Amino acid sequence: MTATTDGPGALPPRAAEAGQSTIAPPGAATDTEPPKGREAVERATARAVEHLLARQDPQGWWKGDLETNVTMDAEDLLLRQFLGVRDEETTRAAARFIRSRQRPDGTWATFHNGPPELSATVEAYVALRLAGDAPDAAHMAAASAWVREQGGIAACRVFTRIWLALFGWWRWEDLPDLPPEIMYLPKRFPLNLYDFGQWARQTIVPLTIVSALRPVRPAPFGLDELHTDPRRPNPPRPLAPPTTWDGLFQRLDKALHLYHRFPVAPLRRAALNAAARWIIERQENDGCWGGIQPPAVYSVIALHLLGYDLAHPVLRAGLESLDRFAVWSEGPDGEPVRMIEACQSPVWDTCLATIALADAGVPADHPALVRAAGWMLDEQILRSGDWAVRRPELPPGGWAFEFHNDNYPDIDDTAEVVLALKRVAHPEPGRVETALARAARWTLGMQSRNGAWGAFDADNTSPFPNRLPFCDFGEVVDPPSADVTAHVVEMLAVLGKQHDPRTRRGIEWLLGEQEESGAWFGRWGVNYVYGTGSVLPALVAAGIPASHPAVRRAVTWLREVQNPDGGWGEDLRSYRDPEWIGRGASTPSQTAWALLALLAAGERDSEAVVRGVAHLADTQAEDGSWDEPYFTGTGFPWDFSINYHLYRHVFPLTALGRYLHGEPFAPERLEG
Ligand code: R01
Repeated sequence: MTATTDGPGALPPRAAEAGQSTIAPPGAATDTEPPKGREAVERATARAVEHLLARQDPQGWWKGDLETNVTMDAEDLLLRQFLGVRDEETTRAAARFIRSRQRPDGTWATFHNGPPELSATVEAYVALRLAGDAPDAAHMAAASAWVREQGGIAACRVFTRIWLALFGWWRWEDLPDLPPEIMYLPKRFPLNLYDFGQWARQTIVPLTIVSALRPVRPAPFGLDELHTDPRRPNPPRPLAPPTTWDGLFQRLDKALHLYHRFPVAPLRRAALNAAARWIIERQENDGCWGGIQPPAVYSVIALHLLGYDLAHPVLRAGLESLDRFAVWSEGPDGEPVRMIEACQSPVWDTCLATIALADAGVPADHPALVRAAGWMLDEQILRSGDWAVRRPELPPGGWAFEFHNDNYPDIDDTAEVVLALKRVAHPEPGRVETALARAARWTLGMQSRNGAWGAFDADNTSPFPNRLPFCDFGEVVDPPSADVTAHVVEMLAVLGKQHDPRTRRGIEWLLGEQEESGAWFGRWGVNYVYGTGSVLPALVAAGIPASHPAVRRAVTWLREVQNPDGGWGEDLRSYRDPEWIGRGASTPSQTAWALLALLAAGERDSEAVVRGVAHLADTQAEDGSWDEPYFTGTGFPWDFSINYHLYRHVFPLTALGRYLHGEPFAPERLEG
């Protein structure tokens, strides 16, 4: 990985440093705001409501595009090439998208304005070569020159080198091993499958099949231009001392390579079959796996290698599900452009949109909200899933993030769906009550030992998976986080359980997680602004007074990091470089998160809030929404970032609505 501060743009000044604290807020109000300011905010809110209502699907859900990076598009093309099903139309449309994301220096980043990223650049380059771009074309030569400067293919992440190995561009022996026998590790044993977060688990199981079989389907061209020295594509790397964790795991990997050459044949065969069964049992009704793209890609390859042909119902459905991750649009010259989503976010978008509309003053019995609630009620998952491995006695009752993911409901979606359902007057209150009771029971049952909540599992905190040489990318465990825990605490408070000892443990954990600065880390959103924007509303809803020192420290931090333009922004570099914490160009969603925290803390009439609200009103687009090129969502801190295309809209609307109408869950409102 390259230095983290070398992307375009230097550190922006903080508001305090820019001397903006002396500038009067728009409308120059102190005690009472001028009616003109309020009118402008009301107009902006009304326009945003209209915009959001117009985007609801007739079935009741909302869904914005979920934009990540070009490795999705490159891997999709490589998959089609590997299976022999790549067609020209798809290839051309995907290549147009990949080219549209290349920067003038020839590189690709994994988020808007981010630093160049080696693995993404290699994958994008290879995909464009599949599409027929010549290696000596200017845009290609610039990319390959940069790749060589960075150490070439040898310096890429494991996933990238696996993709290249499938085509003979890299040697399988020069990759870390992960054998299918991992299927047999008992559930209490270190490195067993259920020690991995669900996204990694579903990706790893098919990859154990692929890396046991080591297939090579020779490519139509070579990639010598991506090596620093094509005669020595894999320069030796130094071993860490055996007394360190890294050294220990490197030696474990050597042992696994030895085992690969002399496996116990019946055990290997049985393990491959067990892995295939595990995969097939988890295929969703629509043919995908866990609602996310990577497991579907690797599962299709793995099953195909085990002899399933592409017409087999499992593979046919799998391939069809992959087509549904594609978003087609029109390029500047009217040509079709195809982007691959890592997953789809309808449940998450729908609960956030429902909350936003309710905050904006849309009546609780409005048909749009009733339709949304009806759709969400139908989506509740009433069967068991992988979460039951750690909680075998717990009855189901959660929601997943996607359309099709019954095996992996998550605690974040469950909490926010409950918060949304509480805002709607649904014509069948009994049905709602049953759903809420199930959700509360499931969520409470998923509390981790430390009193907090992870996204998909309880107590998914093993230190070992991230140590495997195989796992050099992203997060592979799912420990409790402040943002998810905050959403749960807010949900429990709204359900009247603010005094439940389990809620109190969650609150205590949150208070202990506050950083010196006064902020909370954001695991699933960028970054401390998201964490703090999640925690303060939850603490206040649970009865922590706005005068509590933890709340005051957070308010002070938010004031300090407000931008001169009245907004808030925090760059993804904050995950790598403390200099960037709380700093970055203002964005609508991050401005809204800061405002939600300040409003919860009783700062409605403060200069910071007035200026933040004015920033949102001033930057609204003609169509009632906002522009947000910056990525403010987190898949894995730093390694995998998400631009949720609805965030720019739902969070500003919630903030404006709460500014106008007050806090939905102020303690005095909750007593009723
Ligand atoms: C991926 C990958 O593509 C991917 C896609 C989606 C997620 C995780 C959690 C949630 C739910 C939604 C989506 N909430 C907790 C989020 C709320 C804001 C994760 C990963 C990439 C690489 C690998 C995701 Br390896 C595996 C999967």
